[in-house]
Amino acid sequence: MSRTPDFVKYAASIVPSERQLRWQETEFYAFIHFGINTFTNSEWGNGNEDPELFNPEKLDCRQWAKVCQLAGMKGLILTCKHHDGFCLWPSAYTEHSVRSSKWKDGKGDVVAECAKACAEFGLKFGVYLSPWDRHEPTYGSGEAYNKFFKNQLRELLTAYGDLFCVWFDGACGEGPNGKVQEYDWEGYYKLIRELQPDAAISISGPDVRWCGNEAGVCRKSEWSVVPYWHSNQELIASASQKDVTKPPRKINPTALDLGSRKAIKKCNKLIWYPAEVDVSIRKGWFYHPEEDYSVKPLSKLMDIYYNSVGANASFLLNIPPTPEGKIHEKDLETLLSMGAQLEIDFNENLADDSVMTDSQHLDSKHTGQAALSHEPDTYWHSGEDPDGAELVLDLGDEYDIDKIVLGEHIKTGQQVEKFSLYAKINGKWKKLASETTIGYKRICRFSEIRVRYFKLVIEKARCFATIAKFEAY
Ligand code: FUL
Repeated sequence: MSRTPDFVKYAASIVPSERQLRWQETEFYAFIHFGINTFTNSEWGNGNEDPELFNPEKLDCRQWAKVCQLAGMKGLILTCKHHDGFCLWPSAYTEHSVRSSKWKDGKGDVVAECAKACAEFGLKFGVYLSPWDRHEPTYGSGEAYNKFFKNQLRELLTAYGDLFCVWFDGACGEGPNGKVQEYDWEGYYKLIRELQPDAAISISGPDVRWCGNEAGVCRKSEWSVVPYWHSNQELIASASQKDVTKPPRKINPTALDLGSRKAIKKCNKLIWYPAEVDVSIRKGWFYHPEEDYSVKPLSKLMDIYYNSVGANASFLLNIPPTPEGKIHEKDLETLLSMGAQLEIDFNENLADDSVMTDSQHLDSKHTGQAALSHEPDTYWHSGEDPDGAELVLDLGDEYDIDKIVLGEHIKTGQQVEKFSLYAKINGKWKKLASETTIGYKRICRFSEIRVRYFKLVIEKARCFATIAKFEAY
């Protein structure tokens, strides 16, 4: 029996907040980049755009929400204000908004229409509000701008129902007068906690970590327990996009390992900070007609899905509506086929009504069988000395299978560091996968096999191991 080092015990004791758990369950959700840039065919506006230009004559937020729902998404985050400062809602604190536009004679509110459509189609709703504001004259002045920003934030936090997420990016450039603003992050967070306590504050925030690139890849071992300094604002800002033409495409190689024993050993403060993969369905974040024929194909999106949702991260997929105010048919086609593909891929969990035995368990409530339950708090628990613990799944008959979905009971922490998955073929155990982390979800994919028995071996875990999800497709 090896003694678990104290720093490993500490890491194993870090658990998610209730709001982080709810966020994690959202798994796959949409980013909608829509605003004045949609009408100027640009990615970053400079703040001098004429609000009159904003006129989405056929705006159809119901179409957005419906398409997202059919694509298999569970939420939607709208860019209520991007770096150009133009507000998609009639903010009382600036004239630079839909109120000064042609659209609906200045009487429209895109945020309201979008929130309503999300509610209708069962999607959670979230807001993106850029702290960097290239229009607002008080930007760069310190307190005055922070007050202005909090006022706008308050409008969004109070008028549009429950929010599942407030998304802040790390971009912090110069304002209209050449000054850079010092953001009152703590003040912004306090306001969000007060008015929307269930909303996760993402990226430049304490609840959700940016995976580190905009290319749709996360780490092979994505830990949700990482050193505290990864939530440091300056660090996030320095890794963020600095120039409109140069989005951060790759994970910084020095940041490939955030959570292994080696990475956390010397750190005296750890936090639960799970990863989100954000990527656009097109090259740009906003709509550009010249990109109509370079919408990412289904195969690419499915790969990103499996490498994010299937690797302990969430998947935030950006879809940019056209100046008409609708999702373009090219994006629509891919999104609908993605929804259909996900339905096919996860059509029937063949592990339902099966038998799961274990080599060890904590007590009679936490046996292998409990891993098959759909109750979130019914799970297998190895008890002490988890290394080498095994679970064997008997499907009762042979089935054609090419995916096993695993999940830890993350409410009790992220524990598994290394595992292998086997299938019994002609009486012998054949290794199908060997990975490190599981976390909230790990999807193991392999070539289809006809099989009745699977075996999961926990090769290494921190203080104990849990499995709350074990599905076969
Ligand atoms: C970045 C922004 O600069 C991009 O325009 C986009 O909104 C992306 C999601 O975040 O920081």
